[in-house]
Amino acid sequence: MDCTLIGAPLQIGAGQLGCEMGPSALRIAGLRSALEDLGHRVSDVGNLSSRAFDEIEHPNSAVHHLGETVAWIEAISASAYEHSQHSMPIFLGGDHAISAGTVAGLAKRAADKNRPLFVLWLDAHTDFHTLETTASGNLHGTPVAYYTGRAGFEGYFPPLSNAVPSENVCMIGIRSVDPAELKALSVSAVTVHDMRAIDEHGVAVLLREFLEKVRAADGLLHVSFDVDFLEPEIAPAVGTTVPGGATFREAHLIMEMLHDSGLVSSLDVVELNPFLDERGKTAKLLVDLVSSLMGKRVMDRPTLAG
Ligand code: 6HN
Ligand code: MN
Ligand code: MN
Ligand code: MN
Repeated sequence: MDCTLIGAPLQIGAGQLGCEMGPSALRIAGLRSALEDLGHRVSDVGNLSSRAFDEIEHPNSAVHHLGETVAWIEAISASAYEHSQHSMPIFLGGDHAISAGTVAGLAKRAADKNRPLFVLWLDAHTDFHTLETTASGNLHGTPVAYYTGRAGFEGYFPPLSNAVPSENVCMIGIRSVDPAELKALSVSAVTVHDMRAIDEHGVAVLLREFLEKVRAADGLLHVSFDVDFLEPEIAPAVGTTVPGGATFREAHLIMEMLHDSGLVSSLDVVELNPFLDERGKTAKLLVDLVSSLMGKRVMDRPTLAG
């Protein structure tokens, strides 16, 4: 497979600084050589930068760094569109606001290819705030609302050429939802599997159901991996840790099943804050998880995918 590594060192979408160093930490932890060892052709296009920007005020005074975020979303979206034509783009975040750009660009590409885009959102949070409902004003809490075309971004975020239908979005790992998000999700078609659903059914059942839906629709699948999806003890390098996350084995099983499905066409690895890491432990775990998604396995086994 041809993969393109794209650094998106955005950090002001989060409440704590440090995600700017995420792409460097993933590179230093050996992401490129890990993928090359699996037989992939990897090109690293370096880090994106944003155009010059003016700050923008919003009636919700909690919202901060809006102008800067918008400039980054434009740059990231253009890059996602470009690099998804002939390769599998892997976006190295950066906070989760980068996904407003990655998914917007990928949705435009999917429309060109006449394929529906699906998104697997692996996160402790639903990131379903609009500019009006966010109480923290941290814009990493908004990308899903934006790329599914919810009202509340007009005149601020870039107009979407193609929204992702909310029924094409599946979230796994959820354990922190704000009241305004819960209210909006209750009338949306987004599939939300919280940690209790994992406890009751196991990740394999939940994921297989979604993968079957993607396959039946001949869809493209984007995976957005927020570090806080993981249990904080194994992945401390994130500013928004929530106890009770996915275990080492649950996360690896998801990656292995995603690989076996053959459906994944793009990936975000977001919210890694190396300033909070313990001797590179989280960055190394992420490289290992991406390797599993890209075909690393212990034993050969017949593929379970249809
Ligand atoms: N993330 N719902 C909280 C907020 O501030 O809006 C947390 C957002 C976390 C964002 O997971 O990328
Ligand atoms: Mn997130
Ligand atoms: Mn999160
Ligand atoms: Mn919030």
